[in-house]
Amino acid sequence: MPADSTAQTPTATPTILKLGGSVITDKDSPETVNDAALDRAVDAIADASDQSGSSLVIVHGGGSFGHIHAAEYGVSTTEGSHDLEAVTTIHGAMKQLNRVVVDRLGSAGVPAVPVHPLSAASRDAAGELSLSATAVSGLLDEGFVPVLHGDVIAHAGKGVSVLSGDEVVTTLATSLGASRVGLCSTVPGVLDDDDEVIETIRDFESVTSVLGASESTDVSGGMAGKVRELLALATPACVFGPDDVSDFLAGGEPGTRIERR
Ligand code: IP8
Repeated sequence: MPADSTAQTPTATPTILKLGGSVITDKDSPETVNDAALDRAVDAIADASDQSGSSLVIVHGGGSFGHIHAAEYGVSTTEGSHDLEAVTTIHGAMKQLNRVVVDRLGSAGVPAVPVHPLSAASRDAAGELSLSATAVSGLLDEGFVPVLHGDVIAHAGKGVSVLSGDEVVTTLATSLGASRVGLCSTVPGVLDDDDEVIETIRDFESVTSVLGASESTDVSGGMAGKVRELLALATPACVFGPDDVSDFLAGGEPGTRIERR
């Protein structure tokens, strides 16, 4: 076989888009997809993937599929469990949501494939996360759109703990050298005390007073957790609402821009 027939085009630096669990599920009603919101996001992604040839990774959160069960079993990003039922229930619910997202994307013509972090990630005793990007980058090279999600993963000495979708986003953004990072939330950006969108955030201290706790069950830290994760990135990130998915995928910077100093 001639050498160049196996040559691969190196992965273009991908865009990473997270669909918040509160956006695509009814977060206060157990295991319920918000069909209208998911369909809108899927349409925006399908339109964008028709127009741009650039590679895309999608990550989604847990919403009423992950957080409610994680809270039931007392599992969070720091608290673990050795209970097999906790693993199968939380991971099972997240796989179920992932399947809905992947199937909808597939039906809209997006070559979406599932990637489950439980099989590719772990935390050490210090809580340090290791997430292999091998499958994701291989799938990107072959023209697929990997769809990952928040999950439970092995945590040294603690059984399993929660891996948030935000951690998946930031870890992959670094390991894949993502060119763009966007988080679609229920609100149009990070809001200040007057509910106005904060245009840019460069450090955590300046916004701690306005980053309240999430109103629904959220075992991974709500908006404060997101901002903290995104400030750790080399790539600037945007937090925006469901109306702005198309704008973000078209190259815009809607909502709040988060970039470290
Ligand atoms: O909604 C959490 O992911 P997130 C996933 O991105 C689970 O925080 C299993 C609760």
